[in-house]
Amino acid sequence: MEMPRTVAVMDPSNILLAGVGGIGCAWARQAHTKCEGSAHLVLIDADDGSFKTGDDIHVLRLGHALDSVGCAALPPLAEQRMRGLSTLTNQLLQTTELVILLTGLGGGVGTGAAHEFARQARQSGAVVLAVAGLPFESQPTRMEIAQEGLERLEKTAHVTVRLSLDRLARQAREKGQLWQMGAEWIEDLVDGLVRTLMRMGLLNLDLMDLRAVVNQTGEATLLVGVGRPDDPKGILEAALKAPLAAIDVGGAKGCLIQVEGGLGMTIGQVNAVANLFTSALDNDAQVILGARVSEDLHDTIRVVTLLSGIRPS
Ligand SMILES: Nc1nc2c(ncn2[C@@H]2O[C@H](COP(=O)(O)OP(=O)(O)OP(=O)(O)O)[C@@H](O)[C@H]2O)c(=O)[nH]1
Ligand SMILES: [Mg+2]
Repeated sequence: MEMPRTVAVMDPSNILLAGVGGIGCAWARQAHTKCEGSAHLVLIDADDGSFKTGDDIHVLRLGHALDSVGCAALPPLAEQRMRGLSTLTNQLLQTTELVILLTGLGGGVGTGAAHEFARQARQSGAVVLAVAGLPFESQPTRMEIAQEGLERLEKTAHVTVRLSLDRLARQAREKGQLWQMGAEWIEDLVDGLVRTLMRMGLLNLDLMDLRAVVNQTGEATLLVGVGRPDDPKGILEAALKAPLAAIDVGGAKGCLIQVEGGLGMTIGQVNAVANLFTSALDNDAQVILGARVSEDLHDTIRVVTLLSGIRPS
């Protein structure tokens, strides 16, 4: 376990939340409303309907004035246009240390441009965490298209989390929300990651910790759980209910865990949650723990965990 220490707090322009394609942009716009002022947002699409303006919002338009309706499910076209914007993205990425990339695969823009943007970001030195929505089971053709984009994204990004739209939609339905907007899991994840890196905590995590964990070879994934401070089991159960595609996290070699709670949170509660979340890991797994108090969390603890070095099953 890491000891408390002082780190430089990141500047908002060090964290870039990126939405790629229609769904990716919708998720990113929504998540950004929770962390405005702590992260910049870039919206990348060929469809003007995805864009939004604001102080720390950037727009990368993949296309020309005459074809404002997308890349017509053509990933190679989107990829080529993304590559054509590399001068602009390089400028945008100059101060970026971390990219949180959100996209839905199976269409043109997300499938073709997400991995290319990830490549540009990584080349400029940023850590790239990608969340990729996979098409519904009822969309086999889209699934086939998605597969290629996914493979390339997984090769490029440090971490690629596969999100199942079927599971996402089922959970949204249970809550009476639209699946396109009901991505609370994504909001908690983005907000949790941004807070982890942006603000001082009891035990501070910083980018070096993040790099150490993402540099483990093997697969990686993220867990997010929210619950009552006296119920660590419930928090873990909530985390395991995430709409992620199935992955066995038992053998993870690296783990970065951030525990966040309200003013009354105790070190005992932090340890109980951290111990439970890491109990399934290898004995020699590297565990880095961070914790912070947030006044806006009342009687609630939120845990964001990045697990890496997972052996493919
Ligand atoms: N059933 C259903 N699935 C959708 C819908 N919109 C998006 N999806 C799913 O989300 C994935 C990504 O969609 P978008 O983000 O709209 O695609 P895009 O990247 O903008 O790509 P293009 O618009 O084709 O250039 C698709 O492959 C579908 O699986 C919808 O209205 N209905
Ligand atoms: Mg689109």
